[in-house]
Amino acid sequence: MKTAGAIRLLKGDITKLEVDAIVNAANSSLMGGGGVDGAIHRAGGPQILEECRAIVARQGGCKTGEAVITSGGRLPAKNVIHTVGPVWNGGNRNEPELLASCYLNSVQLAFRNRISTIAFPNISTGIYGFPKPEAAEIAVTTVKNYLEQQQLLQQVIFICYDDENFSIYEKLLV
Ligand code: AR6
Repeated sequence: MKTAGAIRLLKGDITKLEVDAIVNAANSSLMGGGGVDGAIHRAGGPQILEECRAIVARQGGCKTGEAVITSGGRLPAKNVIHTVGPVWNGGNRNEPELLASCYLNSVQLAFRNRISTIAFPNISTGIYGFPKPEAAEIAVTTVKNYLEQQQLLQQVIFICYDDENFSIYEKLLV
């Protein structure tokens, strides 16, 4: 565990965290999937999917780079912010900008919901294939810039599930 101002680095399972909001690396259908998305829906129970269905009925899913919020269902976290990372396609299809939007829209949505502690997984670096070092750099830069501009968000946790991401973040956050 490391601290860098309001940023904290953890290794493990995001579904275990008792924070105001955990972020889900979802897909635009918001109907669940594998990876961290599957883990969050399994641990949080049917309430989260029900709220996702209501969002889909209202706005037709969630575009890449955008974010929506539901309750945390049975999770220890109070809320889940679902964001849709870009699929890595070689890097010339706005993937870096879209990934930065995921982090920025998530912290802005947290701010609007008076959330003070939030935890992020390593969005897009699993099934969506975004290179891990570049993704980590974007995540840390975007969140650090945002934290400098506001006072409400007290703690941002980056939680890494795999060793590779954890050592990349460790180096970035020293
Ligand atoms: N806690 C924290 N991080 C986790 C956990 C967990 N329980 N499980 C996996 N990770 P991925 P993506 C890490 O594939 O690349 C889904 O099917 C994992 O090690 O979950 O954005 C969605 O529905 C990796 O570093 O998300 C979408 O279709 C990171 O979470 C698609 O996958 C992200 O990996 C999204 O792909």
